[in-house]
Amino acid sequence: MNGNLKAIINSFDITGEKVSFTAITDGHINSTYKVTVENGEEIKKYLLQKINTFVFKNPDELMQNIVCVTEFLREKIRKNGGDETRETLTFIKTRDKKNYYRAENGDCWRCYVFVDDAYALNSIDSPEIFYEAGRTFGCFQSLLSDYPIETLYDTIPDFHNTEKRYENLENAIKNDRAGRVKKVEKEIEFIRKRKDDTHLFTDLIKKNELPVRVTHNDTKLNNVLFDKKTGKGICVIDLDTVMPGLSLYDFGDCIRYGASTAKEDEHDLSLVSIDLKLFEAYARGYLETAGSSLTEKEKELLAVSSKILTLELAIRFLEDYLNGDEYFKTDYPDHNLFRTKAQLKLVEDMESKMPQMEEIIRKI
Ligand code: GN1
Ligand code: MG
Repeated sequence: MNGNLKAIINSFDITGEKVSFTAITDGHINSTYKVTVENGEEIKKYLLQKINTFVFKNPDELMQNIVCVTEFLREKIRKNGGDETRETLTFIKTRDKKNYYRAENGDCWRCYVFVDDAYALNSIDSPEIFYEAGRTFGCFQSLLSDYPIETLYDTIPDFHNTEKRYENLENAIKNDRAGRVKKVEKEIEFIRKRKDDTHLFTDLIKKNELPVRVTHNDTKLNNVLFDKKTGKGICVIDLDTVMPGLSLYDFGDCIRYGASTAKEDEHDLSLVSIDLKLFEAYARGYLETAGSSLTEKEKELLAVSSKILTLELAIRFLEDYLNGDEYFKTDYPDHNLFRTKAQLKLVEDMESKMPQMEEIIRKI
């Protein structure tokens, strides 16, 4: 594999004598390597990433989106006196000036500068750090508030269309391609009881009651980098799904992952719940940087968005399980089922705490 990777990194505008690779296995979609390039005393670090073209069908449009978005951000960061090399991603072009490299076997690779002295988290160790994540995602949304939204491609159409996601699940149940429906009757029933929730946002969009904004759409905790020295949130990464969307998608999804007391695929469901202190910390950070641009309706729905986004991901995990695990990377046979169960438990816990969550938002 390493020989292969060497040939791939060589297609980018990078020079160096000694090159080494380390796999980074956090994400569920793309394959990522950290690349260290040595040139005598000088050491440079990059991220090399294979784009999952089963998930992202049009790498040209995808790369066009994120190169333009990062350039837009760079300009703003510079104007605001920030550090443009650390507060957004910097892509490296190929030697023939393309945004990504297409290998002979069709694989698509991109490369960007590794942000050094920064770290990502897979779980929260303190409310302060989650508050920082809230500030960082809120800031990202504000910086992009005047981005020309009509120029963005939909990299995955209907990505957060929960109503469509529900229909897809019903189709997967009907087709039962992997013969697994009989194993998940309880989960299906739980989701069907909440069918009304799945069109809450689509109904409001149709009635023009929620503004469409430039959103990140995958605000998992490990998609924000923190500065090693200061602990402050500095950079939002994983920009593949930056598309027109609702602020509620970004808020809800980050709560879903970061404010849970357990892992996304926890087997012991008694450990899965929403931590209200973390919920409050994130909401504070997010509202500090994005609050003034939100409408009353958006603020009103922040608490419930956490539940909707959690339900939506449970629906996606279950659909993938029924289709034979073709979308999300899995580490063992029933991985998507465990993920589904943990997300549904979280939905249940959020439902029982919804009045408190709403009160927290009102208070802030
Ligand atoms: C995927 O690749 P990663 O882990 O950042 C997925 C998200 C899910 C998440 C669940 C393009 O994100 O939508 O919320 O897994 N990304 C895509 O962990 O489908
Ligand atoms: Mg990611």
